[in-house]
Amino acid sequence: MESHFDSHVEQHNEDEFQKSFKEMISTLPKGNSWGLPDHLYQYQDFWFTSPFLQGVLLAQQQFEAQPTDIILSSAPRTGTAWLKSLTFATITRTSYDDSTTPLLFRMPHDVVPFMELDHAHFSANRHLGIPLLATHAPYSFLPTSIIDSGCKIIYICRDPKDTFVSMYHICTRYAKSQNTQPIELDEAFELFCEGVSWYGPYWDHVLGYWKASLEHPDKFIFLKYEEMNEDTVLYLKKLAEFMGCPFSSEEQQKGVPEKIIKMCNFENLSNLEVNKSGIHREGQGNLEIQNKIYFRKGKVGDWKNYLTPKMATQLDQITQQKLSCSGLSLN
Ligand code: PAP
Repeated sequence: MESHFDSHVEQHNEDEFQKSFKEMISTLPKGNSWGLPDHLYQYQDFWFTSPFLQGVLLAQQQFEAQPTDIILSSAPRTGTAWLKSLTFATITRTSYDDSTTPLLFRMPHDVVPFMELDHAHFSANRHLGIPLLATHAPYSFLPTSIIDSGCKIIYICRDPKDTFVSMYHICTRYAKSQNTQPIELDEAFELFCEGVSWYGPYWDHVLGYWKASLEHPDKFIFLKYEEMNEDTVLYLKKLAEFMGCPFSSEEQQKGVPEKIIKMCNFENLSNLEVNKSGIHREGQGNLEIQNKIYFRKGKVGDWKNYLTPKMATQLDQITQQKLSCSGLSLN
């Protein structure tokens, strides 16, 4: 148990960290934050908001991974909340069913915490002993304890066109909720193509995890939103096996995987009261956001409703160029 002295030391170290972080961040290149408060900051080739960069760097110093931890990694807007809900419901299926699961009254981001925002500190408590922890950090930014402990990593990515459209919408919805001027689609598109987006360049984020997954195939599952959408049962079974809790044949006969998928599907989750009217990170300044803003359409190919053919071709060309020789395709 943590003593008063430990927490005092912890506070002192944190104050020191904050002081040097503030000095450091003032020296970094700044980028347009898509109409949101503050800037994006470029650090070691990736773009971050200040609280996320601070959290990632603090986690590098302080986060102590356990070998049993399962890390859910993703760039923003690629299916994190869906992955969180599916893995959480699968891992906890002997404790809860679809009428008792915490997912009914807490949004997915509140059920599986983010390393960089919730667990960077010494004293972080792990929720209910559940080994799941999420991060948006690029692979090269993961604390060494995650790699050294041999934690399993589940990465999800998505067609850059849908990722961009989803990112554009969360920014405009957030700006509107704050009564500030939302960014124009064209401007956001240029920034995304240049790599100036949360944890971007998007392609570099994906490639970092892709290469690591090829090097350590036993420690990784590399998922695509579109494939998950196409055959969710297949991928949920793979996930359960990977996490060390495969569905028994009796469970499969009873349709347990299908029930979990139904509970976690977009329609169901987005219509829950908590996800319609709840607030995420209430009282945490710029991090506070209405839960409903996270849920938009949950569809594959919605980019067709927003991007001109020229924009789509431009994005596809960047993707092909960036991923050439990697063996990975994203569109
Ligand atoms: P985050 O980085 O803000 O947490 P993330 O959860 O990774 O976002 O991705 C959000 C996308 O997943 C949104 O896509 P859209 O804008 O194209 O609609 C969101 O709607 C979608 N999404 C959220 N929950 C689900 C779900 N249960 N099933 C499928 N898609 C979902």
